[in-house]
Amino acid sequence: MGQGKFITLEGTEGVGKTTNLELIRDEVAGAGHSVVTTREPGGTPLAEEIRELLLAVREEPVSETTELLLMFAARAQHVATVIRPALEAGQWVVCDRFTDATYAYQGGGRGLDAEVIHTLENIVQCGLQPDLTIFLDVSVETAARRIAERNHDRFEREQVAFFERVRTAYLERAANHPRIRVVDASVELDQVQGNLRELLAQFLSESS
Ligand code: T5A
Repeated sequence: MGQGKFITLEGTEGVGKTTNLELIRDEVAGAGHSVVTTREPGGTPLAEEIRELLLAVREEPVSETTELLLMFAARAQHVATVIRPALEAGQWVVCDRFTDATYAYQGGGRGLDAEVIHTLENIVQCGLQPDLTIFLDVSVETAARRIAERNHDRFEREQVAFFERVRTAYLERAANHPRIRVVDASVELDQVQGNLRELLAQFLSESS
């Protein structure tokens, strides 16, 4: 059995990743592949505990480096125990966020050095990269309106300027990495999902 494919879903807060993850899973499964859906930070019991630490609103300021290392600690566990074994068993993995989020949030948002992120990426992933990344793009104002009603976690409490830097970092990465496909997610959900189906049909036919 061949290696499975690795698809990641990215975007700023509230762009519709969770809403669209199911559709991506169904399209891939419909093409006859066994699919694992997962998320970051998280995806294993230990990594989900690290997620809780990362998202909790707390009085103690969290240093940027602590945040970065916790992201990669969760990712190391997730890659070793879920993502790599699934891919090696021929399953497809669809993951809500992965390392592009680290470049966007900890790099673009927090201003950490991309070289440091790159070093940790090499240690944790040993060359593993997504085969396809879908970046759902929505203006920061529109995305904020979509999640205005919910209780905000530590990241969601950041200022608009932070999310503008995150979005810019994502778009810059997309311009430099052909595996990252930008999908306009500001339009009606039906239209977003039609565009996602088209993109996935093309990827599935290229992968067969
Ligand atoms: N993080 C993560 C880092 O800083 N570094 C890293 O390396 C990683 C991996 C948690 C946080 O961790 C940070 C980034 C995050 O702040 P998360 O749980 O993925 O990551 O966080 P969120 O982006 O906050 O995930 P959400 O579930 O909140 O947002 P989604 O999934 O993008 O949005 P979703 O699907 O819940 O949709 C939001 C609302 O919009 C509606 C939906 O119905 C829902 O109500 N909606 C639409 N409305 C109108 N038109 C459309 N087209 C719509 N699509 C969805």
